[in-house]
Amino acid sequence: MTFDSLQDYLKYLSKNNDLVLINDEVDPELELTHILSEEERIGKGRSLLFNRVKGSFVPAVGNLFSTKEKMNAILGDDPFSIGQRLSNLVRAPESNESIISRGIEMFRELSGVRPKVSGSVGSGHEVLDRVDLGRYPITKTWPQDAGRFITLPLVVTKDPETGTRNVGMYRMQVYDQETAGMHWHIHKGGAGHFAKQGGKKGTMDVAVVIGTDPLTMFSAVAPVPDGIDEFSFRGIVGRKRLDLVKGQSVDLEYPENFEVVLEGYVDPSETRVEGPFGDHTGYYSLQDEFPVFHVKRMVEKKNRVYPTTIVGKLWHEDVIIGKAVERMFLPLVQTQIPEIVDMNTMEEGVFHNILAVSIRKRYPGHAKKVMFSLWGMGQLMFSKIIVVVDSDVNIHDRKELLWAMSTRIDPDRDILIVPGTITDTLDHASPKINYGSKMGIDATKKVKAEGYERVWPDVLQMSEDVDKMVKEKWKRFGL
Ligand SMILES: [Mn+2]
Repeated sequence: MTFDSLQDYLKYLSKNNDLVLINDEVDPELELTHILSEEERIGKGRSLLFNRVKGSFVPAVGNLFSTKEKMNAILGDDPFSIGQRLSNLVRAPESNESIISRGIEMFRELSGVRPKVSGSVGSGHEVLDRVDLGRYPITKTWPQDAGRFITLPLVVTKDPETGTRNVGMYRMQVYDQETAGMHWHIHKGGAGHFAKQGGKKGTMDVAVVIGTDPLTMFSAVAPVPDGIDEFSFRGIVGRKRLDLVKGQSVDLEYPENFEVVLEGYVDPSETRVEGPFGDHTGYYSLQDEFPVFHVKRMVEKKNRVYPTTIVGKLWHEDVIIGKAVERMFLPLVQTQIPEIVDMNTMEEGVFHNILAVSIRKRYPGHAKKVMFSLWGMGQLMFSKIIVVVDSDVNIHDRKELLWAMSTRIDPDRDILIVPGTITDTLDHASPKINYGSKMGIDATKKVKAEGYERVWPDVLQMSEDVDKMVKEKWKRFGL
């Protein structure tokens, strides 16, 4: 079961005592997101609905993804099981497998999940007479942020050559009533479409959808491979088709269950200074030139709610989202690199700075092979440091990981430094933007062919029968 709309999800939260209504007036500048942050840091991580935001008639809601329980409810299942289901879709049939039952299984997974255009913006929706971004409770989170930023927009574009749709989530700095920044990183789907439009005449249509059912919002963040429609991905994950409507003034379709839609365009010949913006890295991302989004039309649902999130150091809800992504995509990574046992995209490393994987090592140089595979795979290409350990190490236990790193590395032999692409504004340490270096740490046990001539010592481990016996006795001793 997945949710039909943001409002449907809010009803669910309310029933679970996980939605707190705040009727006191709050300021969308600094105050609102800091309240969300404190609820996450020292509270229970409940979702908060702000009914009276200073300067706006539209209520704001936040902490929508703030606990693992909520995330699982949004996904309709635990993310690893969903990942297994997804990887099963791309698996070749086995020799003893009934092709009919496999066919039925594929049919069940894929039928009725393609997004469908069911009409136009209509009943229950209202096209506003005038464009004014100032009517929304758009938040400013950190004191040195350049202004207010839309933080959960679904940015819908079409490839100007193939017509393939992309949906991505990129922050948008509000410049004035009608314009906002379009901060899509150079590697992302929207930026790819924009680059193609650059070679053509005219502007590119963009629809910015704010507030949909939470699974669609998640799908816009998920590292869905380029060329795959996020709305279709959402249908497969949620086992339910997403209904779309045709845009009013743009040649694009967007989810029928929206709260607010901004229809407009970007012009390839125009950029503007964007930022600074307090980012996931724990630093302010620096100012840079980015495309400008012009709003032509605004459409709203009746009783719309504006969703927001706090971006900052990684103990906020982005960790919950990031970990769900990690679990969901692990089985897919394993279809390509089956020797990977587990993967930890560590939040301390802002998810892309430190990646730990455990492998079943079979041959000399195996850890290096895995590093290069990961640096060539989707958004894992951004991994600045990759640590590879043997499968006896629990990589989710920081102590164990550091123990393995410190006891299995000879730095001269096991550290690899290579050049590569990095995430533009999210890496301020590299001397240049978008280009820098990567480090691979091979913390697996070494074999002779890797230049190790000594005897690799055994790891301490109690024998199973003694361990079992002592555990029983220990209980009997009343310890
Ligand atoms: Mn995409």
